[in-house]
Amino acid sequence: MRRKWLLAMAAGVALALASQGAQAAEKIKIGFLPGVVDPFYQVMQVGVEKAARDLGIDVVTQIPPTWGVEAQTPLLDAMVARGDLNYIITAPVDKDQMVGPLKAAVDRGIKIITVDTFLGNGDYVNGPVKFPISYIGSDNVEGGRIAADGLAKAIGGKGTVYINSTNPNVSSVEGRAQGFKEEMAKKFPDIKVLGPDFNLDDANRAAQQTAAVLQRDPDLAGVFGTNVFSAQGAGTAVVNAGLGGHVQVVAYDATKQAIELMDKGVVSLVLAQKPFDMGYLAVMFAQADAAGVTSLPRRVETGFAIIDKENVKDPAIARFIYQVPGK
Ligand code: T6T
Repeated sequence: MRRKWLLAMAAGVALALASQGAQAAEKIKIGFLPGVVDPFYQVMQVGVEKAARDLGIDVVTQIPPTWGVEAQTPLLDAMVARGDLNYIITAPVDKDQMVGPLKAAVDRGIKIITVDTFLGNGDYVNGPVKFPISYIGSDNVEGGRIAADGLAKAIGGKGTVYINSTNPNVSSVEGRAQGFKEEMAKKFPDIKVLGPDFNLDDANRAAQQTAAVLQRDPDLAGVFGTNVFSAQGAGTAVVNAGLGGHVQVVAYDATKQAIELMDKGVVSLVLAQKPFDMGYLAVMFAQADAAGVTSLPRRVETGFAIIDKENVKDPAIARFIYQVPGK
């Protein structure tokens, strides 16, 4: 009798251990590798860390200090070399040049989710690059169209406007400039578009470039800054030239500084992306994939909040202004 009981207990413990084993096998570890240190990705990191806490997942974060393949690739390679990551959530800084390094990660058994920016043409079902599980981010071409409509309205439908952007071959800002130009060409024949100039994600360079355009073209009516640093530099140049309110700025990315410039009448429209959602959802997707979910969407559009003077105090809108921890 006693032997039977002992045997039954041993079987029970073995079962418990086996199920613990199954749980341990499902526990994943994620690498988070955004584009650069900036308020947009800092908020995305908040989303990643919140989801990781909620789901009990370990995340290793590496943030490149500057924008570029040379800065992002060694961090990626180091993440792969650790050998303990199952997923990497990343914003590729070049839609073509990061394909090889990320494919090398896949070959080592790591699954990739891209956030904010995409590889190839972003169509992971039919496009040239198919290996990422999903692409979670804004519809940047649509964002460019919204920026064009906003700037056209702010300048009364005519005049010359200028695009200041970061780097070529970056899916996000490239899409924004494309949408902006297409919308202007389609709807506003009396608006001439200059640029983009590329500031290499440096606000000082963006300010110098915008100042040079303001000098060359004293009738400039508006500027579209395609991201945090472009808009920041454009705004600074307009303020320094004493042209706040005369030259309208549309800012992609809802930093506190962009909102302050809107309060001063320099910026007329701010497009807030949803970086928290991008980070949170990406971690959830990794967990779901690891659990065997096979119907995850390959593309998730996270949408915008469009902020202007009229709605900026509305809490339902103001919550999308990028809140960087500790700032
Ligand atoms: O605008 C964001 C991001 O969407 C873009 O890909 C790169 O620049 C930012 O990070 C803002 O600085």
